[in-house]
Amino acid sequence: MIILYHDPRSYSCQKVQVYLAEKGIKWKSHPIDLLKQEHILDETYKDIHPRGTVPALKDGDVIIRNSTEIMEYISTKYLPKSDIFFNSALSAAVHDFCKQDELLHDPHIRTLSYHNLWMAGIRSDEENNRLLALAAKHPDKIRGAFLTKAVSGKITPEEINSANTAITNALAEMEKKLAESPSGFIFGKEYTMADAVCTVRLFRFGRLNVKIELLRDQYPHTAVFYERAKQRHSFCELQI
Ligand SMILES: N[C@@H](CCC(=O)N[C@@H](CS)C(=O)NCC(=O)O)C(=O)O
Repeated sequence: MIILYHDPRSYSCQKVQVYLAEKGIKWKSHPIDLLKQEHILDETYKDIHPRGTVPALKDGDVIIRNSTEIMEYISTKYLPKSDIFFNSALSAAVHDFCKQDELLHDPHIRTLSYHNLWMAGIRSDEENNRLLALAAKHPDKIRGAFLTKAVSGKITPEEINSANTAITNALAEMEKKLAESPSGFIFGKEYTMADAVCTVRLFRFGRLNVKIELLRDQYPHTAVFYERAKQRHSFCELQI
């Protein structure tokens, strides 16, 4: 059975989890607790993902890393009847959208998530020092530097402004696409990886205090999309 290395709180993992649930693919969970820094401390995870991020998927001898590639692997291997196989323009549009979402996540969603959620609580000096020591050990130096910055409270107002602007632009783009889509899905006639991405995106925006429910007048199609997404079993099952 497929094994997913994941932290259920992680944005990139949630996209994959929603997609797997939506498509009814069975999988086994291998939890990696990011707040306990297991992605850095767990020696066995280094073989699965040398850069020390989640998600990663293991299917027999095959290991796939990165949310978009994982969802594409699942589509190719397990969903051969999907529309995306018969329509290369659709498949390219879905792929580009998911890749763009990775760029929205890193740096913007990640900046706001660390600032508003993960690093917002008061920590003892001991805990701060522990986190800084782990950041120095991060296999991905850029990520280690980001963690150091977040732990030290050095995310700048400019970075926060630019993240908020990116979120506003993403909402405007989603609204435009959904307004043009008669199916109610973001692309084409059936649920694709891009719908999983939009669902998780809107969920995280809500946690970052950009609640689409309160922005209904500005983004009516997006608000309806999210209302429907929340009622789907993929969202309810995961309780994200
Ligand atoms: N582009 C990657 C991003 C993966 C990623 O940033 N994962 C985060 C959780 S959402 C992570 O592992 N963070 C740990 C760290 O940066 O130390 C993807 O889409 O899978």
